[in-house]
Amino acid sequence: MFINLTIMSEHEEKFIPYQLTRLDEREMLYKSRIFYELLNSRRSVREFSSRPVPRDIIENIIKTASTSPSGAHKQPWTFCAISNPDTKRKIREAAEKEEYNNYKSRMSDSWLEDLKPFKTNWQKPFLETVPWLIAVFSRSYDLDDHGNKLNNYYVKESVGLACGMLLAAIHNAGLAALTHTPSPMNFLVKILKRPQNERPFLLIPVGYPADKCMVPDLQRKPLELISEWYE
Ligand code: IYR
Repeated sequence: MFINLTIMSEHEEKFIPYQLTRLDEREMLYKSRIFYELLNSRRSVREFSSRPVPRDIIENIIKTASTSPSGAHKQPWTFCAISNPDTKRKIREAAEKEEYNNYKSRMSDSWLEDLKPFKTNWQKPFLETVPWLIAVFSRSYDLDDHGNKLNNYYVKESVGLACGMLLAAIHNAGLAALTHTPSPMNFLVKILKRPQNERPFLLIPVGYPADKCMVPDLQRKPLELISEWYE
């Protein structure tokens, strides 16, 4: 029997030319420094303004996050964008219930000690104040049209990378965010009625910082402490 091995299977991706715009080294140095300075000015924020943020901006931010690389290009993430006041209230109430138990009994003394500089507690009013919450879910597997399980790979790494890009996009748009992890986060699955294959990954309030927003005076580790060079 004749089998034509050159026929592409229906799932196989075609290759297309990739043309990256060439920069000269001066431009590279300048752009890399400007981008570093932009991201170095990002801070996690816990005091937000209630000023609305147009949905189009949040859409662009989510599209940027989804440009992230992922295991076998499975894009194993769902970004739930929530502005509905009722849903935000339910999320705040459920998060505070968990956080109350965390701060009162589940967190170790050393953990509470490590958090002192951030002046956090179980109360999370910002979950209702902010115009948008982005609840990020990882998809441990996907389902085809017949309900068969399809594998995803390196799911945590992939979703972590996408969240990094999400935070950079938020900051680039002139907005502030917090990487919030009320723990456990299963209440998000219930409140947002997520399917069985999705796990909550991060809850990210997004908005303008409050007028008199303060952040802890933290320093970032210098290059010498975060890198080793093998030239
Ligand atoms: N999830 C809690 C506690 C908390 C834990 C860490 I690690 C932080 O960097 C910050 C807070 C809370 O959000 O308060």
